[in-house]
Amino acid sequence: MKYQGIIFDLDGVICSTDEYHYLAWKALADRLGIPFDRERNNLLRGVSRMASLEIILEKSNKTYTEEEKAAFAEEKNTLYRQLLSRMSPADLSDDVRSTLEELRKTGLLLAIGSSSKNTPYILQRIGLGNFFDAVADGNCITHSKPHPEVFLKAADMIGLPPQTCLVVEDAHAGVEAALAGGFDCAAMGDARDDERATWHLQRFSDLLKL
Ligand code: B16
Ligand code: MG
Repeated sequence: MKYQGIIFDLDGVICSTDEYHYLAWKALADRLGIPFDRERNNLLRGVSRMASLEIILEKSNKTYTEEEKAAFAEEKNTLYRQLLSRMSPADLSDDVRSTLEELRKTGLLLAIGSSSKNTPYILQRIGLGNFFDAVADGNCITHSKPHPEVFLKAADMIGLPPQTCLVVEDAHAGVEAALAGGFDCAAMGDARDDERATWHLQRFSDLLKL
């Protein structure tokens, strides 16, 4: 592999918390009578919590105050964290677990670059709380993807320039963020066919073939 470090997105790459985001937003949207489905949910991948809420409210015929919006985001996050609390190391797929172990043996530096403020909790739930060399997440950035800040922060934390790191993403906003930061990008899941990506992964373990 020509890279010295890999920066992984979390939701949709390391674990399937994207489904829990959908269920929690869907419950809120249903309560507010706003149409929302899995296709629209794809627009929220990699996007911050408040920006996600704004996308959902685009389909509402009501306008809400900032206080109401903050309460909606809190309501969604409470439900989302209830779903996260059921996660355990068994929720890490064998494909991801064995690939991370193989990558660890190669001496590559491994980091997380996630928009999520729940990143530390998720990593702890799935047993990866101490695995990564650096974790950059929604708690340490002011601009969410597609801005490159979270990936630049992760690269800085592992002491590598962007040109030597690969970003792994499942969101179009994340692919855009990686390229804007000067990183190569391996796209998978929802973003797998994104033509801007450097690599296209069928599965996480395809990383070992690069
Ligand atoms: P939170 P990622 C992103 O994580 C999710 O893809 C996105 O759907 C979510 O809105 C965002 O985190 C913020 O999450 O509400 O937990 O702070 O894909 O960048 O790992
Ligand atoms: Mg993601």
